[in-house]
Amino acid sequence: MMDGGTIWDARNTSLTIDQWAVKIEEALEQAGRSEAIFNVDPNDNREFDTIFIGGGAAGRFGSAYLRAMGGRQLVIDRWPFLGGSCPHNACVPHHVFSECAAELMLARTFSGRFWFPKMDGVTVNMKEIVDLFRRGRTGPHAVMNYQSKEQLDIEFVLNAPARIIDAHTVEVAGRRFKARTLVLGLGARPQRLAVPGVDLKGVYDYTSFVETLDYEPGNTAVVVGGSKTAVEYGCFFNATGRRTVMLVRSQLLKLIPDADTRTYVIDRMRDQGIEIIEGAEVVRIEGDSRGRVAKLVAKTPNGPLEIKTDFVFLGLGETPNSEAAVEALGVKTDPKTGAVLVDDSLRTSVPNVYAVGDLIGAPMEMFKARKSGTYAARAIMGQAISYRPTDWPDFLHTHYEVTWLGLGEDEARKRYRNVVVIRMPPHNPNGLDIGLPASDRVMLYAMAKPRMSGFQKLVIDGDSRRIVGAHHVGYGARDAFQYLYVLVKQGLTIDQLGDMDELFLNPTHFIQLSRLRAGQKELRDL
Ligand code: FAD
Ligand code: NAP
Ligand code: KPC
Repeated sequence: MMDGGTIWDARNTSLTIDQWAVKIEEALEQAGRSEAIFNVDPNDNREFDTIFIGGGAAGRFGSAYLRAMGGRQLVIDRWPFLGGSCPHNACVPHHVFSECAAELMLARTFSGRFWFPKMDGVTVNMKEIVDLFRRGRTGPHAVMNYQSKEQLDIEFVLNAPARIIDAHTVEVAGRRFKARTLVLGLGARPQRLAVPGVDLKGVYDYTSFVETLDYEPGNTAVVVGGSKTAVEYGCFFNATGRRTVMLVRSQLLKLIPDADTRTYVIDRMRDQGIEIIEGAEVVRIEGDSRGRVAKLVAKTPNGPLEIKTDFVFLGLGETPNSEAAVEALGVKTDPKTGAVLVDDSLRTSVPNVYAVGDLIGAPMEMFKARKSGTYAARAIMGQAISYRPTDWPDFLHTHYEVTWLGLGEDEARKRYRNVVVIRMPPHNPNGLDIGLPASDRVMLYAMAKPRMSGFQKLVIDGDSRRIVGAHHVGYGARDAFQYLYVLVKQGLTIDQLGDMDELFLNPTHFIQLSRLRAGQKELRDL
């Protein structure tokens, strides 16, 4: 979309979800050359309460909340849909790939048994799954536009980049809009690696992987990075049947707070055949005569390493998109990360300018994007708010779901003198593999491959009897954790947990295991 270009006025048309889908597809195909979508009077010169720049989870939720409170907002996004990167190239594709990884691990584990087809030597087509996602994402995009316009009364301009003029003025598609405040929700982008060859065809990050993969990668995938993105995509590549080498600069998955949980997770990744090299540094990526990746060269603690591959994936974290706001407004940013600095009311260093979501740095998670958007809206509408996430329940995927909250056992022992631990399976060094924990989606493992049936641990301050940490590897516990976390914050004790009603077989065994111990005056490990 060119500045001053044509616009399509959506105000007097109620597009169905299907019609939105067509509109979005067409706009994406034309890659920014189609008309801007205006669900606002293009000549409106009244002052809005706020303009959200960026209509991702943060800008969309902030907009909805401000409207719900009776305020007037405008949200602008350069993409032809609201909802941002999560459904377009970040969380949603990751969940598609992670579900494939879980399904494929099951299929490979039981290859040729029961109803499972033989998987030996089968390499699953990755491009087909990427294409499937690219086709499937339009429906949710269309719902976001339909819901925002018809149900939430959000005013928006889509399919056109916004330009910040000053702290009260934004230009989009050649029109200027004024507001009492601005909310910056510009998101973040993947970090690149500063090594020769990084621009060769065949080097991907999570955005280019879903937007541009146009060939079927060969049988070796190299992943650089050792946190959520790298592991989630690495496990998917591995599950498709490719040799997968993870080159990790320092330590893999150091964000998992409990050492036993982390060990279980990494052991299962290795069991699936992932080659994990910690302390590795990429030196260069070499191309073939057609400019495609052919080889990666790295330094490792065991000496130099060369890997022949046509596919390298970088999962190196995110850089906040703060440059335009720094240039136009002079907002202060963190010199290390580039994140826009905000106070507890989400105010930047520039009066009347707020910032939300990934733009303000880690944790870059949906709960924070959505919550910070709504908290900024509340502040703008005159409520006293305070928002600075310091701890939260967290998760990632390997071939499993890994979920945690609170403290790992080691950290708990540093803080409390009497730490009690409940875990499943029990310690059983060199003994029988045990088919516990058992619950939905691990029952076949529990019977046939017991060590694959998951891991869980509850960490308790034995003196106060309060739960201080919970850790789970398996499936289906993420929802439970988001509620459990609230209770833990409120001081949930082992006695209260043991008094809940479990819907057996429940993915975390915390309730029944707590009940087994709750009668004890002096708590002991289980
Ligand atoms: P975004 O959604 O990125 O929105 C920013 C918007 O600004 C974009 O729509 C962009 O088009 C727009 N924009 C930028 N510049 C301009 C401009 N000049 N003019 C107009 N518009 C502009 N979180 C979870 O909670 N669960 C997950 O499972 C999960 N998985 C993830 C997987 C991956 C691979 C990654 C990278 C992230 C994942 N996240 C996950 C994090 C989550 O995606 C983000 O925290 C969230 O999407 C951030 O929302 P946001 O609104 O801050 O930014
Ligand atoms: P991250 O957590 O910031 O970790 C970055 C990883 O890349 C680390 O392993 C880091 O190594 C490595 N790294 C960074 N620069 C490197 C370099 N130059 N060379 C080699 N390695 C390098 O990144 P992320 O996993 O991409 O996550 C980014 C944000 O998105 C996070 O806030 C995360 O919460 C969110 N996210 C969420 C999900 C989810 O499932 N909920 C999924 C993906 C992303 P060191 O450890 O050595 O620094
Ligand atoms: C699948 C799905 O929920 C779409 S991602 C949501 C984008 S938003 O509602 O704006 O957080």
